[in-house]
Amino acid sequence: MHLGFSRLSFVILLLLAFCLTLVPHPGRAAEKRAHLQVIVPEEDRFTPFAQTIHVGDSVKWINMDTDDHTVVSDDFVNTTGRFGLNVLLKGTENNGGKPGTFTLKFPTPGTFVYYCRFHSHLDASHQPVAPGPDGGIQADDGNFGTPMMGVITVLPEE
Ligand SMILES: [Cu+2]
Repeated sequence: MHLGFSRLSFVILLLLAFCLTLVPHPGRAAEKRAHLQVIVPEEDRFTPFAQTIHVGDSVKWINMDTDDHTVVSDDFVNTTGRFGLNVLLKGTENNGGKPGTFTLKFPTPGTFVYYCRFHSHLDASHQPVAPGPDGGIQADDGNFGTPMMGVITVLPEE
């Protein structure tokens, strides 16, 4: 996984996202926001891992990595009504140098758990397979990693 987008671009994007969270939200009930989910370049992970939003808000996934990734809903535990999702997010290498994006609106409260089917699937013994030295979830230093996944909590209208 070499770097298509410079690390500086990524840092600038994160700073912009952070600044947007500092903007006050008067009349919050009428105003719907878009929240960012960024796939970190050179690392197979979504960030932030967990995010809390409100009904009517949207989440935009941005794949800053060179590789393709996916957003797949974990329908066994989802309670937001957003089922059956299986979206390919092209990496910059397969998308003319641009990050692949996907936006999803959440009209009902609940919990939305999702993963990338390329980087957190189950093996033949139904054990999670995630990035790691041996294709498993334990790193060289013994640390157990996290499969490529995330969770969005959708709160009711304020
Ligand atoms: Cu992935």
